[in-house]
Amino acid sequence: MNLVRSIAVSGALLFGASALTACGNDATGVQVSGQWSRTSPAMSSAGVIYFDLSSDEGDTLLGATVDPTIAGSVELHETVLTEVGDDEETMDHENMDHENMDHDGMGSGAMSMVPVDSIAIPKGETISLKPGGLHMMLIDLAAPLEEGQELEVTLNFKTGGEQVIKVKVQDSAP
Ligand SMILES: [Cu+2]
Repeated sequence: MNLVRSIAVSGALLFGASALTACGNDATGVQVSGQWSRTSPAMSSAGVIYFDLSSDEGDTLLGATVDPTIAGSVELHETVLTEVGDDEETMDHENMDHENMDHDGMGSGAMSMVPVDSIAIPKGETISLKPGGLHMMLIDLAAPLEEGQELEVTLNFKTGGEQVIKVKVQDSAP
């Protein structure tokens, strides 16, 4: 009788443990991978974060927050190629230095950044935030981002809710 009971109990414990593990790894149903942030130049007040997003069910990244000891706010941006002469409304971003480095001499246009409200993650697709495309920016940095630093960033998804990720600061892409 005791043996049967202990088997039943350990079975319940095992089940509980595996359910918890599944929850902890993937509470929002969104997988975030390859996250990194670039060291920020001393004179820059902005930082940038890149990562890959995927979701089995599909979701939307609405934004993110960081502790005020890291930065004042977080914005979603997209780097776009604009035609020369069409730069009046897009060139007013004061913190473009990090993205300008990715200008590969593409045609006669200029790279500039525009804020985006959200980033859709279609079911089964991987959306990459990367240099020259979609990216996340830290606005009003409290201090320059330094190599080896680890940032805690809370991502906010439309369906999945909040997910905290840890982001390593590096001099160049991993
Ligand atoms: Cu940007």
